[in-house]
Amino acid sequence: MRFLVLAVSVSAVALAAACGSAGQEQNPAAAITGDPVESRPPNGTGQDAAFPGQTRAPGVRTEAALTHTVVASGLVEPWGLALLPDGRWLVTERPGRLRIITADGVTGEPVAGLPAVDARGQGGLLDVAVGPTFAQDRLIYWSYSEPREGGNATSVARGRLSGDGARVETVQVIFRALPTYDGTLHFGSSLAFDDAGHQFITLGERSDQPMRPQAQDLGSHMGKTIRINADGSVPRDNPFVGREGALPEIWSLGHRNVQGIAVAPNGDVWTVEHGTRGGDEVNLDRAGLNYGWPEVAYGVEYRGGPINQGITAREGTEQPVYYWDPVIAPGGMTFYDGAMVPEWRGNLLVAGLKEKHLARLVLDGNRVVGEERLLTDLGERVRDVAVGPDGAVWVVTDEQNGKLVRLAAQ
Ligand SMILES: [Ca+2]
Ligand SMILES: [Ca+2]
Repeated sequence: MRFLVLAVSVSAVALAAACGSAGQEQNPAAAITGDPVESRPPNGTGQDAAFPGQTRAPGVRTEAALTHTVVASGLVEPWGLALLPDGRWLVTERPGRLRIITADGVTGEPVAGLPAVDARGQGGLLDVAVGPTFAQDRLIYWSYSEPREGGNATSVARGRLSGDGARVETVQVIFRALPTYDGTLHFGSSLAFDDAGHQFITLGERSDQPMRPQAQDLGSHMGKTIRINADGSVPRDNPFVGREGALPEIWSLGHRNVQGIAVAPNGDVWTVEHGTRGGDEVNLDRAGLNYGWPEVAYGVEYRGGPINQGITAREGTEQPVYYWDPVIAPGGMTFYDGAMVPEWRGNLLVAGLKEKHLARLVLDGNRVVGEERLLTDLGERVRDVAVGPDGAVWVVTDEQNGKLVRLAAQ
């Protein structure tokens, strides 16, 4: 029944977007304004979108009156946000702490028992997810930059959250990205489960020039989306299982630094990645496909200059569904499926760090047909986003005095 409602909602928006309908109160598409939310010139001069709407989609405006509440503050660079079944939030702080925060802002002491993290640069305690069988086993999962002999890399661990929430027990590392590298950048990493219990892990390519080509190397986890079972074993139907020289955990390749993932109601996997200066991407992240980096990219190098002669398309590589130039620096992402703001159902919500907002993308199937910037009045780097039980949207902000914020209809 929910799928039917979702489909009707999305197609109504898409239809009205396509014909410029100006329907009134009952029609959410009335809020499409036409002008894109981005008006600055792009960095990737001379580059064209591969199809209409791949960037700078028409601006949209939420009809419902919205208000935000700072529920908790004083968090140090919170990174990951996940809802526990009892309505409390798991929040990571990048320096290495995991806390439980109640819906009215009571912030617990750090949960004990997590392994050490390498918190230099972009590293530390990163995403957190509640396991698919939490009701039976109380297992939670987290990603982190793991200090290792010779450097560090992204790992994922799981552990049983004690009944009082004070500690994690029986901690196991279920995935270790390889190779280990001595650096402080592009660890990824976001976590999501699909309905069948597969775990997806997004990774970066470690940024430095010598590491970049590994995004195309199936013998390395760098620059890949990973798919494993909840216990860390490899699903037999992964796309590269049995291929000589390929790591079997790989789901897709050619990514730069992916920090957001969301599984759609139909099971499709969507990821959002930090791109070049002018090349942040939303991808429909499919098994076995190549998303191009570092051979194909929108935008330019951060230090200036083209990337691989500035080519934006090549046979055998996938186009992003959407890209931002200039970039927003995307953090976490979620589909909205809540009851509170019906006009958002089926939309993607993407945390924006650099541009300090929450991006709302209206989808028509696999295309973006509208974009809005939410939470612009908060003025903070938005790191992760999730939907609460009542349909309010919750975010954490990446600041030294980071906040847990609730965005709701008035
Ligand atoms: Ca997350
Ligand atoms: Ca790409």
